[in-house]
Amino acid sequence: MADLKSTFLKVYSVLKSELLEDPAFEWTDDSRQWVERMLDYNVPGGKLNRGLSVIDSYKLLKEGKELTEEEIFLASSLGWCIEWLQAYFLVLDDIMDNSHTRRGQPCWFRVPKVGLIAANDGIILRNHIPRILRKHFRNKPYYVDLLDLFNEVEFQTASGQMIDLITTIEGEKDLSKYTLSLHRRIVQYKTAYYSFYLSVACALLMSGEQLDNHIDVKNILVDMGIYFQVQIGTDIEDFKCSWLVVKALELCNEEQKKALHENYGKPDPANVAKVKALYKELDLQGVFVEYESKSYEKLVTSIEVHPSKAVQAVLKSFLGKIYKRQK
Ligand code: DMA
Ligand code: MG
Ligand code: MG
Ligand code: MG
Repeated sequence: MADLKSTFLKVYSVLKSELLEDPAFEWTDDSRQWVERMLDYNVPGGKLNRGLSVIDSYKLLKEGKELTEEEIFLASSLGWCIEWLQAYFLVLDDIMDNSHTRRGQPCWFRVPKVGLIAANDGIILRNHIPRILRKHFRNKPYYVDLLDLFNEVEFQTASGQMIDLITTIEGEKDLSKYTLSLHRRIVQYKTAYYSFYLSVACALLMSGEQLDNHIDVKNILVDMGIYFQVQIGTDIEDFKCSWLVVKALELCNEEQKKALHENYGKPDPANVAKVKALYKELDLQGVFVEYESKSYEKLVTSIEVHPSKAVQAVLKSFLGKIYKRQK
């Protein structure tokens, strides 16, 4: 496992060097240094689960057959394209959310001398994906499908960001529009496609599969992604449409609803404490545990009806990673 990660990181160095020598641009020392620093700051610093999942899933689809060096390199490159996609979304998301830190360090746009250059860096990160794909996959029969996949998932993620942003417009803080189905739509589009479906879809394409034949796999992974996102965060202050608040709205009486409306989305710790106390009164922790085991059972059932044991193994490995994970 540690070995897989070090192999994966070596592929990052290769891809980075290639991008820094991209013949479509006349590089100077300054521009090369800027892009290298920007990449090192934003791309490899996360848990890399999404990227590593491409290799894991591809292995499972190969049913234990030893992967060749080339297969490992290609699966890793696709994994890195997902990490690049995420870096692109996060650099821009932190600007839009006016965030301060990301992965334990200042957000890229907060770094001295970076500022709103980060907006163009986000665009550069996004453009690196088709450049990586072109260099390493241009002659593969699934090249067009890969480009199409990344385009589709990018559009879905950007649309998820859009509905997340327009539901939290400042000055229009209106809890009454927050429902379970809105929450589902936001996490489905903003996170589930790129975090769950994309890595398996990359592995399926590499194995010569047609994605049109795997709509059920997509649906299961998107459901998993939605389930994964139902978690406790600092969403109270930010007036986020979280699972907890829509559940609270569903379960509360009139008096509790009034308290929610008065205290949700305010930065003052006293308001936040009131919302938390209300969550406790409603036993949302218990409701959550119940929800968690129900969705787990549902997912297992839908996985077990899948005709291919190899695909079942891919889906179960995903579920194993997220079920009751440490937050
Ligand atoms: C981040 O969403 C979204 C994408 C598409 C990467 P967010 O603002 O809810 O997440 P975070 O809390 O990590 O900023
Ligand atoms: Mg954010
Ligand atoms: Mg955001
Ligand atoms: Mg968040």
